[in-house]
Amino acid sequence: MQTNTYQEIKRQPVTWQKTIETVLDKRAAIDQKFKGMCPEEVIFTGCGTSYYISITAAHHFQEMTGITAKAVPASEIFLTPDAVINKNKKSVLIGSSRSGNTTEVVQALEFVQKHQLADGVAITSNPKSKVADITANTIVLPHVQEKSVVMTSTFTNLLLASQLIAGIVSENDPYIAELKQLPAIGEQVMTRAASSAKATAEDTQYDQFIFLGLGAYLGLASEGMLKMKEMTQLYAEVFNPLEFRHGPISVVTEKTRVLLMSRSPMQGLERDLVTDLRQYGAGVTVIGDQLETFNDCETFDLQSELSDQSRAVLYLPFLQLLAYYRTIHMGLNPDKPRNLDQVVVLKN
Ligand code: F1P
Repeated sequence: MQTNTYQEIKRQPVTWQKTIETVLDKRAAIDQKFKGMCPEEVIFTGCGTSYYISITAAHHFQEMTGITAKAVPASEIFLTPDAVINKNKKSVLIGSSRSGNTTEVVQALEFVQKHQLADGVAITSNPKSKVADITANTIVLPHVQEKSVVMTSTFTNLLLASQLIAGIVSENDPYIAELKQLPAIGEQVMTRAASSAKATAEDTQYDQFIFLGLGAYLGLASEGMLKMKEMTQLYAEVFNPLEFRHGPISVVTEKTRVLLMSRSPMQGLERDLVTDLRQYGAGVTVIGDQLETFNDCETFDLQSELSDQSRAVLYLPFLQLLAYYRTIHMGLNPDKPRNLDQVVVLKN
């Protein structure tokens, strides 16, 4: 268990505490900056894991602040700007990046500043990064720096930082109070997730994984899919759970395991989907809160009693450990995924 990936997964609740302190220490400055920028639209951007952070962050940001927000892959900011940035609106571009050196994120932030299309903000774990040089508005989380190629603790910490920003901008103290509970709840979730995810991972009847999440939770499901693909190279896909019914469900066989990120308001629809998936032969694991009414499938109950918006990062330990334990079971090295480096730097 001495791999960097394992250590970085396990240490997450401790790093969340530091992230909360780091961001809330800057509360007054963040509040003032956002009031100064006065955005009509906030665009979250990144690549890979950092793009998936952006999907979850954008949904929560709009829900919390009422300001229009969306997620866009960093490449689209400078390759198809007219399609993703409204020149008639005051925009803020928030770029997430572990390395802070990914070419598309750097170019996206440079592009909007050069063409005065948006104010730029960067969230990164690397204090000596290009994004920190480009924008004066950088939130650095140096305690999250990772050795593994595979991003794990960076996903949850950068997401948590963006949620705290949403809480600050909306002056929503009850939301911030819920986020502050995450480190303590996260320790318990991490302990319980280990045995549960290991058992699911080692069930080799299943070698196709489908991750389902709606809205903000599509970002979480996407990250589950990416961890499985990067570490094991097995078939893994992601869908909105109701969209999954509209065609993709045809791929389900008795070799498919479906991981469903449960959201409180749609548990009735989720239960019906589980029934159908089981009928088609799939194994199903539902992850969420208050899952007592799910029968005929596996459940991982977070037992957080937090709102859907606050508990997002708690889904990650199970998803990360699922990919991790399957990788170990396959005799692969989770620290060194095939064909992948820590940062993608494009030549042109
Ligand atoms: C993002 C990223 C990762 C991916 C790989 C290459 O990097 O695409 O999501 O797993 O490590 O880099 P970053 O911009 O967050 O540093």
